[in-house]
Amino acid sequence: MTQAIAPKLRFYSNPMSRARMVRWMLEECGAEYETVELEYGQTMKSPQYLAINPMGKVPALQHGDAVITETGAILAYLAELFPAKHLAPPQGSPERAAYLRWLFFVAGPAEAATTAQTEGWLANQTDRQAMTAGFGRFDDMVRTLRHAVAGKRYVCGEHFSAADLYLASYIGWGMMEGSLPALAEFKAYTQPLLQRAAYLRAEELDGPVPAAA
Ligand SMILES: N[C@@H](CCC(=O)N[C@@H](CS)C(=O)NCC(=O)O)C(=O)O
Repeated sequence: MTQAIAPKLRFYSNPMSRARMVRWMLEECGAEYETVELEYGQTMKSPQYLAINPMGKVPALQHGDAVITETGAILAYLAELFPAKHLAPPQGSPERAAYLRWLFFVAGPAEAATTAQTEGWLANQTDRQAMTAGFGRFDDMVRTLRHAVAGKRYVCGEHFSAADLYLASYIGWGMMEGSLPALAEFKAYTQPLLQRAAYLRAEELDGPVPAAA
């Protein structure tokens, strides 16, 4: 009988991007993977890569015939691919509810609010716009995040999960580039997570983030 060969993981990345979060997750999983580094505006927009991700953005992950884009989705996919690492709480549990909630919160309202704020699109935000936008008001989004992590080691019970990885990456990056306030609660939550062995390995592989100009 022939043994089925597990499909390989191919990771499309640029080290100056959200792909750093996926690298950290791959390292948490102890995954074997091949990295394809793409250049902004060049190989990232090539017909070959647009066939993988028509958005022409990184990160993306290929696993056999499966293609996964969107950082949160990739993190969730990997958590399920490596169940022995316990990076996703059990289905149907309250911890799973928190896990899904915060994964989706970062991918949706948090990301969008940060971009809108940084780009100056919120300067004259009206009540109607705040009501319509999925992120509401920037300050409400930050208050919600603060509430999520205040006094917590992990956001889903007693175990580190992909939701912590996503939150810590997003908050840590946001504080570093100034798109999020450096709140004491944010620092207390992210500091220990950003010392994990897998995070440090990923940082070593991706190299330092250049200081802002
Ligand atoms: N929604 C996507 C966003 C991906 C994204 O915007 N990636 C940026 C780098 S962080 C990118 O590839 N930009 C290149 C471009 O748009 O040309 C995710 O969460 O992964």
